[in-house]
Amino acid sequence: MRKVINKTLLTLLLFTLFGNDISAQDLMTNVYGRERQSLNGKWDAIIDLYDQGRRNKIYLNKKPEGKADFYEYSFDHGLRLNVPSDWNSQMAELKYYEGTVWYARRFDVEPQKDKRLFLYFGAVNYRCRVYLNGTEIGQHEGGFTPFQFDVTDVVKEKDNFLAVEVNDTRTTDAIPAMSFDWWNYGGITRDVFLVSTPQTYIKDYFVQLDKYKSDKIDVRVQLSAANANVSVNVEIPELNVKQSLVTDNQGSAKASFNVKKLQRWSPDSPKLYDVIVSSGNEKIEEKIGFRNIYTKGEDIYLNDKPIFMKSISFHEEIPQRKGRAFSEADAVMLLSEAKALGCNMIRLAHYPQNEYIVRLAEKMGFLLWEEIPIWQGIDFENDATRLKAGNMIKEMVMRDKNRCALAFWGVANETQPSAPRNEFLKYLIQCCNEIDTTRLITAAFDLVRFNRERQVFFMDDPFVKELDVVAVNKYMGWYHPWPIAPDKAVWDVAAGQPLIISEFGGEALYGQSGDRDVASSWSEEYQARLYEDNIAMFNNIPNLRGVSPWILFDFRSPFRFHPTNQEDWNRKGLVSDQGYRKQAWYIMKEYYDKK
Ligand code: GCB
Repeated sequence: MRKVINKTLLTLLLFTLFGNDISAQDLMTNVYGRERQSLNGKWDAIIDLYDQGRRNKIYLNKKPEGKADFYEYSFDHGLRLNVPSDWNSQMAELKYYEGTVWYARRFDVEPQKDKRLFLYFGAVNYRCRVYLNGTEIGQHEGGFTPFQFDVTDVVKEKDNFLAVEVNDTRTTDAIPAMSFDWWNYGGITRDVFLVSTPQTYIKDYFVQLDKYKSDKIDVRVQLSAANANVSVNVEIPELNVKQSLVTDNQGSAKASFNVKKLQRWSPDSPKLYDVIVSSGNEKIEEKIGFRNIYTKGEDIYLNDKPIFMKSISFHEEIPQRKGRAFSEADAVMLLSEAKALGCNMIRLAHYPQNEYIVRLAEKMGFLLWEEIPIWQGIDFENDATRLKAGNMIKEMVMRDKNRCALAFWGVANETQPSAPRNEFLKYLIQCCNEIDTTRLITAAFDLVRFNRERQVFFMDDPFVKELDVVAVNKYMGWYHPWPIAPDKAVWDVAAGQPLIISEFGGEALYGQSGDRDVASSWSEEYQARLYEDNIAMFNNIPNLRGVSPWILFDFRSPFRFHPTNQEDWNRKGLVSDQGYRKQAWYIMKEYYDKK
């Protein structure tokens, strides 16, 4: 009896702590370099506004057999939605829809002996439950990171039925929470694959240059099982590297070795090498670059030289399509415009974006800042939210830790100092460090104020000491009137550390001409003037090591109600929703060209 009670208590405790979560399994690294079958395409869909689908077990996809049978649903001959994509942009009625949509499709699998099969989702916004052949195989929460389930024992050769219940309702315990300045695009928004691996497979590897040394490569490999004495090879043919590693009794192996004549990756010369990681019959390939990034005093060093970050932000959105970006072609569109502006960095706002963007950015020579959507209004006192954020940031770091372009892990955007906030963010830093200690940790703050006595801008947030690089969002000339002439505005913020202005800007409707002194003209002239003023201020920020205007393109946001100037669009873009450059674009371009 006592035993039973204890067990019940324990289950209750676990339930309160974690909910009834069957969370996704550990991620495998580099899905794009593995054997896989795409499950992208048209999926059948059912809109489930009142959340009746689960109760009615519609994932069983039953058909009437007996005379008395009937089912009040069918996935056949109904709504069809593209995967990947958001649902909002696929049907006028779904533009503002937030709730549950069921997705389903059938698929066959090539018979594979001695293989394991994983169902992989690049991202589903925001939460989902996945059912295969009538069985729930797992759940996931978080709209911008990948997850996978081992389906080896559930999958059949023919006619598998896969159903995914997707829900994007905003809740106070979610990340992001109840409101945020971008569109809450719901759906299976990234690639879906069936990935096949050997029974024991190379689950994870890390191949990167030492943080400081220009000729030392560090390698870590992890097998899916704790098999000792397995040999794993790491090859970089162009560098004549062929290293044989042997696993320990945890199934992991580590090595560091020196390389000669390594050409380091940089924005000017984004050199990538073919890297092959293999063990037995398994062979995984990808392109990896090598560079050093660290801070010293107030400087950020890339390959031992101080660098100034000429950055820009964009959302994972194609404005002309009014929908999420998901393909390689979308990545080309977004990144080409950033290239044209003369940037060497991108702050991926405000969540991990798809791998096409990350990989192409690396190839095109952009450093990257990647963050999870800890965007205002997060419930820092909620333990479950903290654990969720921890999982999310780990999924992000797991996915992108071999991308040398990744320079910054961002742990938060615009948070207010408090003990729970500090603990929460420290936990996130710890989660990053568990997987990777080579990147710079940053966060964007918005608490910089003007001190009239000292006539300087200052900020009071002790948390900056936890960061490698401090970042500030400051909308001078838009949300904040100038307390002093822009060229007299001196900053004393985070002295001794590198500082990045991670957001600044103001709104303008493309093609609208107006008074350059009046914000409510929503004119290109006003926005251009605001850029000139901010650039004048940048000269008086002694530790400024980068700027990142907000934002490359106008983007859709329910925050923005103005009936003629906004129409559900945040108009801070340097480029309009139709792809036209505004006057401010040219000012920023000139600033970057001179830097
Ligand atoms: C901010 C936020 C960003 C918003 C922006 C704005 O500070 O970080 O997500 O979109 O301001 O336009 O107000």
